[in-house]
Amino acid sequence: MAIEQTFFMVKPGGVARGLTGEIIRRVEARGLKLRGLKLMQVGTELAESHYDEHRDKPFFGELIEGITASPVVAMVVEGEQAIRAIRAMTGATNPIDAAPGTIRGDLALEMGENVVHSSADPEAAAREVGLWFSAAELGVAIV
Ligand code: IDP
Ligand code: MG
Repeated sequence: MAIEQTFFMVKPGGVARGLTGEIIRRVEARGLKLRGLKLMQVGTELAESHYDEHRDKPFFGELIEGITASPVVAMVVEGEQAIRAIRAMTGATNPIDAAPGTIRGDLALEMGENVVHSSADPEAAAREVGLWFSAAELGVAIV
């Protein structure tokens, strides 16, 4: 057993389309637990820090504009190998290539509107959980 925490987010497009419930339903149905959950408007500073690895990419400006456009639903998800589990449920970055059954494969069509973000690996998960949530916000797991 390896219980992990990962950062997971419904991006502005997913929230605006009313997909938050469907996405959280999938997470809970898989057997993963919500450890942190909040609806929030993301500022430029947090957005740039979150996507720091993409700072030099041509789509960086568009990425920051997109994530700050309207509220997101940010989560910490906990469970057995939660990082890999949520990443697999997320599907490929380009929704056209995302397998049916994945969130992107079922709910998205365009790269810039790919509905969710999930931490890529343990290092990213630790960094992103700490960036988005304070210790006080992660008090008690829902069991
Ligand atoms: P991921 O979300 O699957 O981890 P990353 O490569 O980390 O994918 O890219 C972060 C986000 O940046 C993607 O989810 C997508 O919204 C956006 N993105 C990635 N590559 C491109 C691109 O080539 N054009 C436009 N947007 C992109
Ligand atoms: Mg990524």
